[in-house]
Amino acid sequence: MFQKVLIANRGEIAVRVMRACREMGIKTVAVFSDVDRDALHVRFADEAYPIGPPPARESYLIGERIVEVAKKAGAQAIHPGYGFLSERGEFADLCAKEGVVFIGPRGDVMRSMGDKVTARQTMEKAGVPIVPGTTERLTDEALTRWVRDIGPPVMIKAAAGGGGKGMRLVKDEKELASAIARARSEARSSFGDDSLYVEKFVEEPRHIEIQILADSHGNAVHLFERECSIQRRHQKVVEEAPGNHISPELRAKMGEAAVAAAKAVDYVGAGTCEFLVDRHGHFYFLEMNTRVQVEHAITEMVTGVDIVKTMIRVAAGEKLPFAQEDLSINGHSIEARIYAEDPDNNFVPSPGEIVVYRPAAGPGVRIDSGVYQGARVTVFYDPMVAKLVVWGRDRQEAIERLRRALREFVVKGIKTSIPFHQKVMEHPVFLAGKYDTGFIDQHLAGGKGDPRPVGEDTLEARRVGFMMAAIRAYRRDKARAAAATSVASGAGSDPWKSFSRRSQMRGCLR
Ligand code: MV4
Repeated sequence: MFQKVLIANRGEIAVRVMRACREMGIKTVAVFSDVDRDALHVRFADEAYPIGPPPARESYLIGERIVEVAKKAGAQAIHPGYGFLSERGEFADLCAKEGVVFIGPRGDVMRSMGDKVTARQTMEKAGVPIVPGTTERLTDEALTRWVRDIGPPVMIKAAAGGGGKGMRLVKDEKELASAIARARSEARSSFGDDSLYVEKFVEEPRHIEIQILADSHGNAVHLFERECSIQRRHQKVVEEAPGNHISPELRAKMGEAAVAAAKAVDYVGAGTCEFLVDRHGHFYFLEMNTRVQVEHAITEMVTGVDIVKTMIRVAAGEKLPFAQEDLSINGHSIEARIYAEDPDNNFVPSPGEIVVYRPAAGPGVRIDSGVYQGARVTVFYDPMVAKLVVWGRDRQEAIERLRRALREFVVKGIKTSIPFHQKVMEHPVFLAGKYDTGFIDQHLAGGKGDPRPVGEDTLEARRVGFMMAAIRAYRRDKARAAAATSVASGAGSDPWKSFSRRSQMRGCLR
């Protein structure tokens, strides 16, 4: 087993991985950007090293620098968490080349799933049902012909896309030419790859995903499903395990499909197969996420399996410690993602200092968070401040606990999505478990929740504007501080050196 692991991430997932390491007797190494010097994940780690300025591409996304820190610190492995470098095949390749274990699948496996056209071909061969459509990159002419033959509604999707980026719904043949042109130019500018494919549009789908775990000895199991249909602009808001109205037969079939998917690509580690499930209970493979996911905790709550520890074990070459028949679902779990956003004002980001932070606790409550009272939420990173995860003997008890925990949870200084979650937990459609991916738009947009609809582009421009202003302010402050220090000490600073003294305090949380 590894003696020391570097966590190439920040926030709650970095803390979550460090907890797993500590239970396993593994020393932890944090990396941090200049705005994260006092972040919780830095305090949690045994050692911590600075890696650059706050914009992720100047710190958390610089794979070479992170591998260099790992080698310098003597870490044998790197856990990437989610986001950042977690699904970049080139980073996994770099780790392999430098003799550091990447805790996750091989780079080529990630790339084969990252390209949706390749993934659809692989799944089709493995006998996993895919959404009806094409499994080739198509020219404009071929796309047009295909849509004419099959007929709308269809989804035009970017091969390099995923998570809702670079897709276009075509409801009428008249919209087709412009949809193709826009999808192509968006894909080119976002991914540098304008390959497109087309799928039949699945109406009123539910998003059901299967968690899998696989070792390097050819064993793979699934940990049943999560239902993630409550999303807003492709951002998950509430997830539950098990899913609603999933029969034991459907569960078994989807689980077998996900395991077949994992085996088809020689998968090692934790992964998730996303499926769309239609009104009739037909399921279709959408994409595979080759990382640990935000919502992994609800699966841990109902299966009793520690997914992060298992990832580390299989990365070290150990066999899975359980077989499929050892696994079962116990009770029900729900996650509410608490974001630093204002639900009464179009969910605009609400950065700032967390002046009061009093997380919920008590029976059946688990909170995974990367903040503490007095910490700052910046615009540089994901605005999620905490995952409120509950467990109950059944769905009803889980809902009652989540309602109770939402009332207990106090966050002051920033706006949060807590009031929005309270509305979800009272909504009759949610309570009946009869919702699909249209739930928020159909039932919780409008009224006070969405005073006047603002376009996606406007919101993105606003977010980028916030970020640019923050970068300018940060650079200005830094220039001033540098001028002051050079006057005071007359010396250049070595960040490695200046940090080593403080690192003796690491891991004690004081
Ligand atoms: C679809 C679809 C309907 N039909 N594909 C959105 C995210 C990306 N992973 C795929 N997505 C969708 N693909 C076909 N052929 C509907 C969606 C979709 C969606 C999927 C899962 C969860 C929420 C969603 C919200 C809107 C659209």
